[in-house]
Amino acid sequence: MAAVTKVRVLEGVQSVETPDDASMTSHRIHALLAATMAVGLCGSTTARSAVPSFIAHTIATGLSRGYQVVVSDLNRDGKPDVIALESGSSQLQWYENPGWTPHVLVAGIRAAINASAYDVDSDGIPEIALAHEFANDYASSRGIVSILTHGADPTAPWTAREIDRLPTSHRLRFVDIDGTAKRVLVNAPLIGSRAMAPDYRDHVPLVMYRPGEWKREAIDEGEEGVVHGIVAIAWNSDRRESLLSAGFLGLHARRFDNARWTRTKLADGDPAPWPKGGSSEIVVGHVGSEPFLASIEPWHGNQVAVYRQRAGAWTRHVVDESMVDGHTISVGDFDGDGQDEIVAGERGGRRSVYIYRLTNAAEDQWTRQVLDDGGMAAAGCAVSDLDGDTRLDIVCVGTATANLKWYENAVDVKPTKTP
Ligand SMILES: [Ca+2]
Ligand SMILES: [Ca+2]
Ligand SMILES: [Ca+2]
Ligand SMILES: [Ca+2]
Repeated sequence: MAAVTKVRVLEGVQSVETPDDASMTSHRIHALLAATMAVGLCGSTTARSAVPSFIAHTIATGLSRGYQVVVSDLNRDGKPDVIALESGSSQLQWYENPGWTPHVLVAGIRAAINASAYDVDSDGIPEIALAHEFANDYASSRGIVSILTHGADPTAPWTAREIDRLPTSHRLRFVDIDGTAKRVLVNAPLIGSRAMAPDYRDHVPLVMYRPGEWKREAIDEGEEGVVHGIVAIAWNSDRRESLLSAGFLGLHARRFDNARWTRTKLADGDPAPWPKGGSSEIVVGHVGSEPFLASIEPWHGNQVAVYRQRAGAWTRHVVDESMVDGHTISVGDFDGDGQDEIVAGERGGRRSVYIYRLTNAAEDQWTRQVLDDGGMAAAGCAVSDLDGDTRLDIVCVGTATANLKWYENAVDVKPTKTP
């Protein structure tokens, strides 16, 4: 008999039951749809004082295929700035906090897909790794990786130096793999050389570069199909950052130890058969000291899944399955209660961004709140205290909505920690 996944919607909005895979039988799903929980974007009063409220500010409009935001202080004034990567633009631009004046980092590029910022030479201004000339199709993607370096004036265009060409280079992250705080650049291409849509059957290389030499080194080819998300996290009292990945094979963690990489499976992700299963995005949050995983599943998928450790295993719990082309997930403790909220955005459907809050820890019950109702087809969001008031804010870039906005955290509670 097919298992039934119960989606219980509180506050009288609606009730849904959908058939699901047998592996879901043990999971009770509570999806609290937006309507009654929605909070206005103008810091309006809410029925529940603990629900964070946010004030939306538009930074830029008319973007061309907005894809990713990176928060980093690019002019050494202590205020975090925002890089808004547009895949359809020939320029990479950043926006200077607090007035959000745009500046060009580099021009003459094509099909940019990802950036990561890290101060390689410790001069107080980061170097920026950029993946461009991207395409989903291996043969037509040059997959260029470049390093951008500032000159005397960081508001003037930076110098770009190409360091590699690896087709479908897609996710770049600077990662502290050995606990020395000297980060290496990890590059996760989307697919392998023999992968073809729609199955994408092939192994996927994962590589890294040590700053200075910038020579490609293999990490492993353990992934298969499509790898869409990676994140670096120091957890479990480990000074070394682990590298977590989300792809057709689900969620994996990698750790660099004694000059070797070890790869550990965390979870399968969506159990649907290939190529409809697995995971698309991965982030790590905390409930007190307990880490949890949050994911969008499957690739560009409809589900927000939370994994908590139960009896030594990461137990999957779908908290929302109404996303359309879910493309970004991040976490932050916006109300300062010691529990991270989840921020997830969709490029399609309602073109909205949602916040999920753990409202019943014992039942693992998450409540959904609308952060942006139809005005942000979010391809990428980042969490950072942009205005320096110690409360974590959110910045997102939209693809179909062609915009860049930041959401000022206007909740009364002062957070007790920052991630
Ligand atoms: Ca700055
Ligand atoms: Ca630097
Ligand atoms: Ca919280
Ligand atoms: Ca703030």
